[in-house]
Amino acid sequence: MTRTALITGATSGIGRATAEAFAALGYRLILCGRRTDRLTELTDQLASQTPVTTLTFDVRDRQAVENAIASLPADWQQDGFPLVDILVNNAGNAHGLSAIQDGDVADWDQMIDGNVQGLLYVSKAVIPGMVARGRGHIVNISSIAGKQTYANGAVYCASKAAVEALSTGMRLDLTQHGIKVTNIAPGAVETEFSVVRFKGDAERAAKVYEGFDPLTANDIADTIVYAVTAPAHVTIADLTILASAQAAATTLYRK
Ligand code: NDP
Ligand code: 8X3
Repeated sequence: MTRTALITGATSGIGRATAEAFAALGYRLILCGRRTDRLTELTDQLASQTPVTTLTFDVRDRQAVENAIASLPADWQQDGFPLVDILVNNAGNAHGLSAIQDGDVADWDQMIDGNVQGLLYVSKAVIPGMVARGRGHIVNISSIAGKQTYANGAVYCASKAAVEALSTGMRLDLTQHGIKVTNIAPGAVETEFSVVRFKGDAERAAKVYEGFDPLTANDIADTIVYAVTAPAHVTIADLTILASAQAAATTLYRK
């Protein structure tokens, strides 16, 4: 049976690489993000491989999330629910890197509202259909930052620790309904992540990945594929993936 996957944050980095990997598997794709032009471009790239539909919304906007998912075309719905077999809760970012006493409250809002509330809003729109069908798979993208808090990153780390807790809680509540939950915790992946964290300062962002081979978005997409293609009786519950030069969140051996 062809599976349908909804991926948030599909316009860049890990989400985009996952969309490409899922297209190669023939999964039907619901691609989400705020940048419509990028969603259109990705659809043009993948549409010859698999059916693709897109939803433009900001995960922080609860009403927009609900409206967008409710607006899915009829062949992407079943019995009044969105037809989603695999939900990849990937949308998120860090905003700023500063000590808690110097933190910008607007940055904190972006991280808590996007990385935590947004994940919840999307999950709330998708999970009831999975429960009704008695099957599904949720992949939450947390981070090594959710397991190891580092200096100047308290709020980002807290948002990812929340994702970890939500993955565990979802698994406790949803296993009985035939729904698998996988938590993926990447280390340093070179995407637009640091450009966003440093508010467009590409030079500062590039320095984050200097002197070692960082993970690529494709490396993380590969682990997501591993989790969602595991046999029915296997749940990949929690995976941490680090760059080989990375011993811990902020312990990196640069050449
Ligand atoms: P990118 O910046 O390349 O991609 C982030 C994606 O999230 C974009 O597609 C963006 O889409 C989307 N997004 C961000 N905020 C919102 C929002 N408010 N509403 C809707 N979509 C949003 O970074 P990555 O690919 O690296 O990040 C993906 C996930 O991986 C994040 O959750 C991040 O925390 C996590 N992660 C990243 C690591 C890294 O080192 N790169 C390591 C560990 C975890 P758009 O702007 O179009 O809305
Ligand atoms: C992104 C990885 O270590 O920059 O979550 O927080 S890190």
